[in-house]
Amino acid sequence: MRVVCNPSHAAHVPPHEVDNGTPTPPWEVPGRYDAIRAALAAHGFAFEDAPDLPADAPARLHDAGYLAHLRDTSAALAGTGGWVMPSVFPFTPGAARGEVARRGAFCFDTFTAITAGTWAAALGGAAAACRAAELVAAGETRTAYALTRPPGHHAERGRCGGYSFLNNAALAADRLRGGGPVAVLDLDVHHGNGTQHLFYDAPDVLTVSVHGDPAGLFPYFSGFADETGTGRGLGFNLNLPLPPGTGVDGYRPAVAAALERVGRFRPAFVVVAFGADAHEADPIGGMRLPTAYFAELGAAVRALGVPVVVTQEGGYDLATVGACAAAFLAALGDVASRAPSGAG
Ligand code: SP5
Ligand code: ZN
Repeated sequence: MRVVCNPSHAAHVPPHEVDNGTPTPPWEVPGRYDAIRAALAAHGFAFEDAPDLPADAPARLHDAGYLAHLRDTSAALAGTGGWVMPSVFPFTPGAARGEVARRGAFCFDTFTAITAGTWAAALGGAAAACRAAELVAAGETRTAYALTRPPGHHAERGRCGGYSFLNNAALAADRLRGGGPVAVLDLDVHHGNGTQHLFYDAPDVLTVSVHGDPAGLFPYFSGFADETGTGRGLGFNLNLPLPPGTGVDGYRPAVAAALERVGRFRPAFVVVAFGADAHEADPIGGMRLPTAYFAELGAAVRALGVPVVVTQEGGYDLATVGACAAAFLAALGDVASRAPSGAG
């Protein structure tokens, strides 16, 4: 198990969210990264930093205009302590001329502020995901984890949202697809709408997601069971929504169905978009999974017998997010039985 970190994450400090018009403290905070890293260190994992990603690398999946918006907005905020959060969402994004409308054309919610450090942090997260994919693609390891903060699975081709700016899991999958079909398994409690959107017409990247029913949980507009893909990608997207309050008894059959679909696809690689926000202590997930179940999830993914890249998505209870990630990764990579070098 290789663990690739993003030290630039600390530059991204969201000021607040706006929930139904009311500013509330942010959930997606730098302390999440520190908590996960500390828990992994206590489990004996070794860390490495990702080499820089060229600023144009995300352009394989993201629109150039969107990337320029993130870059230029961050640059304009340097030294100001300010942020950019949309209030207006133009239904015809092409009609957005002024700055206020453009903010909303490049974002789909009021939870995802751009700050001076956002671009550097998002690029660093993407770099960690791409490095993890590179290591697995090259056969240097069969399991790699990217400690990606900010998360990525809600980011679409041209819109941020859900605390996500660059779709780290999708960039990893895109890097791996040259070596054969790739399955993305999304275990975050929120539907990975961005990943689904980016590969919706692609038959060589299967997207499978187990998550809270979007009728009542973010992202609300995506993640329903009848979204199955389009064109040549028809049949290569599977959503398994679960009711609020689901615990182990409800997760087990859904995860089994997800893994059955992944196995039948015969992927050369699997990307897991991992979240700890289905944990019973998570402040926004609404599910009831105990920490021990995350080890069961890791073992179940391991049983696929396919090389795996993991990206970190959500998980907002600072007291348990690290333990969940460590339990999942230890079961996936069997780190305890490996040599102290951390190789393998
Ligand atoms: C990566 C990820 O997990 N993104 C999730 C974004 C969810 N944002 C929803 C914000 C609404 C929070 N309001 C919760 C109130 C419950 N006390
Ligand atoms: Zn989430």
